[in-house]
Amino acid sequence: GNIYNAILSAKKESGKLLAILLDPDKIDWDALELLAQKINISPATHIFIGGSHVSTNRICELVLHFKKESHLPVILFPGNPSQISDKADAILFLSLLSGRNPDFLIGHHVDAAPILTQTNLEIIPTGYILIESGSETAVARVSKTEPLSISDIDKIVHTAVAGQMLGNKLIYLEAGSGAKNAVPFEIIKTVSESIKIPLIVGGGIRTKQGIETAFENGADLVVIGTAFENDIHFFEN
Ligand code: 1GP
Repeated sequence: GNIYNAILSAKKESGKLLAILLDPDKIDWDALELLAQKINISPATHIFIGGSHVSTNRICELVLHFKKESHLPVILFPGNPSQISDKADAILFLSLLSGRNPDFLIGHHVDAAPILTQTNLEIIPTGYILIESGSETAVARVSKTEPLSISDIDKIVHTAVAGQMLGNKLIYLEAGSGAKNAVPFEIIKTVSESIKIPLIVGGGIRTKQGIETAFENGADLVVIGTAFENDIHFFEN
């Protein structure tokens, strides 16, 4: 439980954690060296690797590269069980609690179980909650689920609390990669005040101010994908 314990310790000390999400479908494979250099000089504390349509080989290659070229823990953020690599440090074992698609609530987990038992990956059960963000996102499309409405904060909070009661160790509020709108700060604040476990927030955050706003409202770990993919100098300016 090293990775999770470090997240818990950071939460207790109000240490703000930042993950850079690398989607093997989107990154520039010819610039992996530079990518690693930029990650190493950024404030990132974790590397997340995952995507919607990725082959296992490519995931392993990417994990191995960043295990070698960076000192940060590498955590799998898989869209499905084909994206498991035993070379990573941990895996977010995601249940899509905002939706009612059984595959994403339990089906993929059953398929992944025999694969995961063969690995030393630290498994971190995570309640994954998709929030309405102004346009359709890949995660909504692939999972065939609707995000929760931002006008129904009670439903969002009850979903997060139920996720905690089910034994999840993290709650992840997700607007979706490249989302038009990030998760509103009021929702981050209300959810963070309603749960005891660490809160991850990601999707559609494009500025440093956006990262700060998420932290100020109770996010323990913020995820940045698209903004860094589009501008490798994102953290330097
Ligand atoms: C997506 O939360 C992550 O799962 C990151 O989203 O690509 O919009 O930063 P972005």
